[in-house]
Amino acid sequence: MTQTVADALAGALVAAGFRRCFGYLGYMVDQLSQALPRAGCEVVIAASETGAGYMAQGLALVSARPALTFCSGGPGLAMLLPALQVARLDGIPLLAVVGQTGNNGLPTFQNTGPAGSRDRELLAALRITTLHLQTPADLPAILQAAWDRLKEGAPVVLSAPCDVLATPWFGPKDAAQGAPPWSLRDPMAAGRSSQALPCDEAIPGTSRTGGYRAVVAELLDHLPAHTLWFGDAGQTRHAMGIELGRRGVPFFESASSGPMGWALAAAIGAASHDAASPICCFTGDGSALMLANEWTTAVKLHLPITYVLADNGALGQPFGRLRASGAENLARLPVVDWTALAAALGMPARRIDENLTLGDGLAALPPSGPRLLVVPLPERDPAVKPPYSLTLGSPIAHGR
Ligand SMILES: Cc1ncc(C[n+]2csc(CCOP(=O)(O)OP(=O)(O)O)c2C)c(N)n1
Repeated sequence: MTQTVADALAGALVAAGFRRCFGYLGYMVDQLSQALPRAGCEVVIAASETGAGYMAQGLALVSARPALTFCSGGPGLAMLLPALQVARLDGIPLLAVVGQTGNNGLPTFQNTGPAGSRDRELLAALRITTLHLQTPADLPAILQAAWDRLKEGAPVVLSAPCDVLATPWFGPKDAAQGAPPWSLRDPMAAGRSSQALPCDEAIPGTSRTGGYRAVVAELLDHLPAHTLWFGDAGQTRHAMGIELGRRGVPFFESASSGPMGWALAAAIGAASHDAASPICCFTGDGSALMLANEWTTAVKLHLPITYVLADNGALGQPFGRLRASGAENLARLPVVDWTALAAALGMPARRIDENLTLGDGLAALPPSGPRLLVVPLPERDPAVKPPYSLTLGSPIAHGR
């Protein structure tokens, strides 16, 4: 079979250590999505480009290595933008290969050039380093530039015209010359917080009636000591920051960007790194409404993730802020039967009503594979007080 530029790129990525990636399909990236598994890179197709990008970030954080995502340009890149923003702001080395309209101008549908979605202008405006593969001969130099930028903990987009990807490759067998052993600037620091937080009052006991923080305290009692913790946007990560921080237990969060649903998906990438490391992700119902579709990916990969969903029927902090003017109904969420939704997506779930403890709920769920505890909590928990943490590994902290 004739080697294509896509094969050379895939081979170079595998040679540089990218053995698993999270991506999404689309015409302009077809060549690469077929070449990656041929070259020995496991391809996980997520439920969306956003989810795939966050998953790659979770993997990058726990492996302390750059991670790979791919998608088609146009609407695919538009869906990846949240992940690129997180990567830039939180300092996560994410390599995104984005298929583009060919140099021959085809396809005209979803054109990514000046007549269409203007992908490269968009990325330039966002200050995301974008390396464009204008011709096959550019590949070795582009890869070298990508490694250099990734080593700095920054995201890189490799913009690849689909006709170039399909071109036969006549270059060197190993296009990844100069590929790392990676030595990242500050392994594990980006995205990982372990602050003792300025919220010193103890909560009354560790019963769940103590609110969000008590949930975290109770989870610590029941989950293995080597659990890796992920906190989502809102009161969940703030509660983790307080309760894990005061015990010196590090946890992962998107500290600078903080998009809702990030942790739900990042936990999936993290769990894929090491099946022996259990993950606990504490997420809100608003956050889960954004990315619950990615539970299908956790189920597909049978990953050891305990999701704990704070079911407060509200966007907690906006709810608290809007209450002063009587507009808090804007922040109420629709009633969702979360255990039924999880079951529909293939994930076992238990709701922890008054008569149950988190321990009872965990004992009733399978010990392996993803599972969900749904915990009713107050709309706005007064014992959770942000702002609470300094940002580790942020572009601001590192002067970038
Ligand atoms: C994509 C995105 N949109 C909006 C926000 C602003 N925001 C931060 S937390 C939050 C509410 C989160 O609600 P939920 O996930 O239900 O968590 P909880 O109510 O438990 O705090 C909002 C709207 C955000 N961080 N990310």
